[in-house]
Amino acid sequence: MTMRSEDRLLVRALRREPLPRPPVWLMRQAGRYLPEYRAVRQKAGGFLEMMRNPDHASEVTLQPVRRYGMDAAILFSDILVPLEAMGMKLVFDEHGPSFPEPVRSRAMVDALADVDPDETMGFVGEALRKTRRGLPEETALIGFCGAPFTLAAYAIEGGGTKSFAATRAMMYRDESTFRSLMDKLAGVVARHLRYQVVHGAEAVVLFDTWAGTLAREDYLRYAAPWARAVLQELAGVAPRVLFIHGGDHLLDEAVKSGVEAVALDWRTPIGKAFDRYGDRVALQGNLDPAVLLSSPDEVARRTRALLDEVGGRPGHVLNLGHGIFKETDPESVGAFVRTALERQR
Ligand code: 1CP
Repeated sequence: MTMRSEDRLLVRALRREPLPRPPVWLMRQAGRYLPEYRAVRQKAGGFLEMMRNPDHASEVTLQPVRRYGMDAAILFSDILVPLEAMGMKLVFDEHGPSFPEPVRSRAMVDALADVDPDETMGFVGEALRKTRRGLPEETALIGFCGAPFTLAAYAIEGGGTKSFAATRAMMYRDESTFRSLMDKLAGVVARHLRYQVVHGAEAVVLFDTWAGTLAREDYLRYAAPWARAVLQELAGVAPRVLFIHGGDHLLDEAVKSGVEAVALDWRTPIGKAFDRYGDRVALQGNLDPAVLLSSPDEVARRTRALLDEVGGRPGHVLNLGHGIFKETDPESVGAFVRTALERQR
C-alpha cells in the first residue's frame, strides 16, 4: 500500500503531532558541496540548463536523499524562475544570478506578463512528478516560491545587494508602481505554489529572504499584505512554511500570518521561540550553516544541543538556519542528518 502524504513525518511535524523524532532536511540540500551535483551541472552545461531540464532537476533533487536519507526533498529550482517566466531576462555567471534589465518604471511593471505556470513553467511540474516517482515512500516532497517582496527586490535591483537602494527608492518615491508590481507578483506566486501542489508538492515554503531587511513598520506596509494574500490562497491546500532571513524582529508577524510553520534563521534562540510560539505554529531550524564547516563530531554535538534545547516539543522540523555553504564537507551533512535520525524520544 502506498503511504499517504499526511502520514509522512514532515507533514506530521507540520501538524505538530507528537513524534518519536523530528524530521530533518537542509536548506539548499541539493548543491555544489556534493560532487555528484557538480557532475550533473557540468553535463547540463550550467545552472539554468540543469534547472530547466526535468531529468537533471529531479536527479539533483534526489541525490542528497539517496546519500543521507533525510525526511524531505525540496525541488531543485530557484526563486527567480517565475520572474524569468514573466519576461525578465535572467543570466547566471560566476557572480551568481542577475537580471541585466531591472524593473524601474511603471511601464516596465506593466510589461511583465501575468503568467500561467502550466504554460510557462511546465518543466517544474514535470520535475516534481519525476522526483516523486524516484523518492522513497516515506520521504516528503517540498515545493517553494519566493515571496512577493523578495521577488520585487530582485526584479528592481537586478541582483543581490546589501543596501536595497533601488527597491526602497521605488517604495518611498513611487508607491503606486511598487504596489502594482507587488500585486502582479502575488498573483503569480500564489498560482505557482498551487501548481506545484497539483504536481506533487506536499508542503510549500515561501522564502521572504529579503523582508528581514525592513523595519517592522515597513514590513507591515510594503511586504506583509502580499505575503499574507499568497499564504491565504494556499490555506487548506498544503502546509505552509514561511522563512524570513534575519527575521527575528518580525516573528510575531510571521506567526500571525496563519502559516503552519515558521522557519527560523540561526540567530533566533529556538528554545525561546518554542516557549513563545510553539502552541501556535511548528518551527523549523535552525543550526548556523557555518557550524557545518567545523568537524563531523562538532556538528553532531551542536545538533544534539539544539535538539536538547527544543526538548522534544511537537512541531519541530530540524534544519539549518539558512542555506548550506558550498564549502561544506559532505561528512558534516552526514553527521547532522544522522544525529536526527538516531534520536528517539
Ligand atoms: O550551482 C550553482 O552555482 C547554483 C547555486 C544555486 C542553487 C543550488 C542557486 C543560485 N539556486 C540554487 C537552488 C535553490 N535556490 C533552491 C533549491 C532547493 C534546495 O536544495 O534548497 C532553493 C530553495 C533556492 C531558493 C533561493 N534562491 C533563495 C531563497 C532562499 C535563501 O537562500 O534565502 C534565494 C534568495 C535565491 C537566489 C539565488 N539563487 C542562486 C543564488 C546564488 C542566489 C542568491 C543570489 C544573491 O542574492 O546574490
